[in-house]
Amino acid sequence: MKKILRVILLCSLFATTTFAQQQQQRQPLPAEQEIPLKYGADHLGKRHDAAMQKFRDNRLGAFIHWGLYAIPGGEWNGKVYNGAAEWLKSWAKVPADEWMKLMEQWNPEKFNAKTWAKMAKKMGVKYVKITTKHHEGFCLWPSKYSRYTVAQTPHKRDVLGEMVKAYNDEGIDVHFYFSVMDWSNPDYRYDIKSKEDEVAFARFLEFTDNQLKELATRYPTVKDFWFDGTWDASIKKNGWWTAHAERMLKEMLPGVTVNSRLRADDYGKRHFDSNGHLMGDYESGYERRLPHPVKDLKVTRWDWEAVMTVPENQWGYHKDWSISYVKTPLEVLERIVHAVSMGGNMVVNFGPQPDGDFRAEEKNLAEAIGKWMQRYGECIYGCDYAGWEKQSWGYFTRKDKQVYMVVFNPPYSQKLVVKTPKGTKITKAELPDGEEIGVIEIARNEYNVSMPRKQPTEPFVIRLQIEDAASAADKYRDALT
Ligand code: FHN
Repeated sequence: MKKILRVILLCSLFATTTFAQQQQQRQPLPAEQEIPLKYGADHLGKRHDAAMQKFRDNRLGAFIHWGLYAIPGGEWNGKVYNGAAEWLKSWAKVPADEWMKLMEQWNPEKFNAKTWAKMAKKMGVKYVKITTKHHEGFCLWPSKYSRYTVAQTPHKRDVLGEMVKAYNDEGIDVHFYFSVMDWSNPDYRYDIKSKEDEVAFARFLEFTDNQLKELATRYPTVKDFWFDGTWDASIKKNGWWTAHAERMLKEMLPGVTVNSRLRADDYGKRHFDSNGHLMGDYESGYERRLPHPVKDLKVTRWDWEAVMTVPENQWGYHKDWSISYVKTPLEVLERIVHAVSMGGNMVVNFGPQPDGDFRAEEKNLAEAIGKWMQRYGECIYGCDYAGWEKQSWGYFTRKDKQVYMVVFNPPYSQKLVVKTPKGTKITKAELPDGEEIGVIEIARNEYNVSMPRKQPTEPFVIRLQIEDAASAADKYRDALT
């Protein structure tokens, strides 16, 4: 019994230490304790150039996971696998050459990049992240460095090029998802344990460099590289390469942004270097979750982006969505608003069908989000963390002298409580269409904002005009306690 207790105690001690260490990792070390790093963060703090500002202002993005995995859609040899459809090769233990035979069936007859771009535009997304190559290794562009590309399929077309053009024509930025881990390449290694591994992996990194240069050259309007499949020991042992890849892309494409997930430092530390500084331009560890507002969110210290699925964990097309919970458009919308209220971007995933069309649920979702964004998008685009005390009716976002209340849970009292930071006054409250809303100051830095006259039937937005009231006379008196 005593032994069991000791084990439990040791385990919990270990868990606390790990958590404490993790927290510490997010806190930069005091300057005098920093250790010299060759491959640590290449800049400290947020980037403030125009390209980064655009990334930040966009706020709402869509993810496209499209590859050979869309063809089996989660089913192999009659068995449906519940895991993520884009990992089916791994779940069903399909050898690479057999998997790549799916290329013979790649013929998405309904694919029309212009229709996709119009759908994204209508949804109100400002950027689209496209899987140029997922873990399986199939390239959506005719890469001259691989045998496994769209060019070697019956369809033949450079679907990536068509998408880049169509999205850009609609004024939508394109970001490239790129998986470094590549199951189709015999030189890929999960770890480096021998000279032979070292040599093979060096070849692999050269191949990866070539593909990255090829993407940057063929599609120079790309605004961001979002790396994935970078968690293996082989990559952690080659932190120099991750720093090199980031630099190489930034030299080729001035302004381009790169996610933190690519990076490992001299000691194999990922995302945040051994001195606690974010590597890359924004934190990209928030997958199917949002950052914790207190623990993770020194938010305003760095940029971040979260990515989300609509079912529980399906990125690529899976033919059966009944195997997990599917979020409603309202739930998706709330996550978008929540992310922006904490100073981040949100990317909603779509997994197109093998025929090049989208499933009905995704079309409906895009439409519902789009309708809301059309009416209330001003509380999303270009907005940031407001720094006001969170209230249970919803979220605050902010742009200059305007603070937006995004109301998801109106209270029975019909009074929306707002507490302003010291020295900030609300001068006006209105709906996006200009209809004025009652607002009464009920205590120092505390207001009651009325509900709109017409009872809303969806989450709604109230725009507050604010003023720094530092110079205004203060009618309140502090309690003598
Ligand atoms: O393994 C992938 C997964 O299939 C998907 O692409 C997501 C998207 O963020 N990233 C990886 C898991 O972290």
